[in-house]
Amino acid sequence: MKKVFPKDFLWGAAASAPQTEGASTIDGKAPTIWDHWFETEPERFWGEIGPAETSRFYEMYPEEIDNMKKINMNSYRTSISWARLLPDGKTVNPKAKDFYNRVIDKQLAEGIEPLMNLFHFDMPMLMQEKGGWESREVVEAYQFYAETCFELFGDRVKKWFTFNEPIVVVECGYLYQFHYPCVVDMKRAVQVAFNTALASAKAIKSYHEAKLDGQIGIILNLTPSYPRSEDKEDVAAANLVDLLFNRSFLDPAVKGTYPQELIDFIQAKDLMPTYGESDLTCIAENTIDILGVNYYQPRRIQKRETPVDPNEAIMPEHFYENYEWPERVMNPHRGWEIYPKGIYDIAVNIKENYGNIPWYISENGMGVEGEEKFLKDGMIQDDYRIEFVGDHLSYLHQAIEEGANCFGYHMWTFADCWSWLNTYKNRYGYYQVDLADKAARHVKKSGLWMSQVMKENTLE
Ligand code: BGP
Repeated sequence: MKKVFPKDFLWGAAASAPQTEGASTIDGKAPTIWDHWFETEPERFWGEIGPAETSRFYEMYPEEIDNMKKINMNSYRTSISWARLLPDGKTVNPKAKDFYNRVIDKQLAEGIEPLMNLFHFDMPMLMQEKGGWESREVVEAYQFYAETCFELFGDRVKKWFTFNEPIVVVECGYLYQFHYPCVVDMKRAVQVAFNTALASAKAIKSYHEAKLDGQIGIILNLTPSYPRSEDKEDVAAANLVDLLFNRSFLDPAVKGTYPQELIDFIQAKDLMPTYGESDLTCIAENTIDILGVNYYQPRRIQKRETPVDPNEAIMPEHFYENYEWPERVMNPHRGWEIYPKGIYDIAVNIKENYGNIPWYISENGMGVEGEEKFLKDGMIQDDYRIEFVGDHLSYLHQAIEEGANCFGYHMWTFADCWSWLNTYKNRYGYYQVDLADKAARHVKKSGLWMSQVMKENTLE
């Protein structure tokens, strides 16, 4: 049956400045934590390509945007690099201003709406040295950066996002050692989470005060957390995971308040962050207009069964365990669960508990390691990705039919891009990037298939 999507639905793909631009040492850009880490500890990374190169969007953007148009995208979500735009934290780098102007203007000329995010894990090293998200000075510096972006580009960019997946910065940077600064400390992690939510609210305040003709929001990776059973303790464990990893940002962003159960938990564990009353007012008064949802996989949770060593420093997983749902379908090429219904459950949650705020899928996608093996007749035959996107779109369509206020779908990603510790291990794009051939692009089967869906606004 044909599934027609709403009029003016945004069809696109998502990426970020640090994962696509490259050119990280030229034209005045200052280093980020990723540049620093790749230089000082390259052994942590898969492969030899670092953030200085990536897929060369900085130089290839005109061709790249032409390719977007070829597959009928009408929107593209990426980010601005703080370290490129304000290398010393204060002064606009004219070359960066010029670059983003050219990208935005080219997108608009091709009918591709720019959805612009301000922070995608790419803390400038200068700001990290001041304490990163633990520091109030950095919160203020970020607000200045946001204001600068609104002033320079706010006449043409109508959809802004303050952060991509802020909980990932908390988890990977301050609990699990996947991102610099590699801290393992739950109290510091809570402070980082609070300061990020505050920084987001401050940027939203500045945006609304500037009275620009557009909307602003935040991008969150929502992970529906399903309990193993109806057993009270399994349900409580899954609820706690939902509180810690979803509602810790979703509630302040949409409702302007933190869930009382989360405050109780944080207080009971002596993890309260430092804050002032005016911070809470700022969060309460500056909620989002629109929400970006990144969805890859759910969490399957059960009560904690293995005892915790009392001498061990507190960590979230002391209060729950992940379990392997016997019916789960795994992506054999990346190791993540594939559960398309999760997108529907997220939509229902937003409708029932978050006032049906306008939202869109800002990322959803399927990573594949060693994707070259699917190359045949000059094209990656990624039927698995077609199935993946089709199944997710089916559930999304059903949710929209039932009243979900979803205005777009963006796959991760447009052209295979660089990724954090994995660099180019997992490929995600509608376009294949051939690194051996100056990052040449070749459309994949999924890109061609999707070009029809986007053109017709219909899933067949
Ligand atoms: C999201 C991030 C993206 C991207 C994606 C795929 O969490 O917002 O930046 O990297 O995940 O993940 P990975 O590249 O680790 O496979």
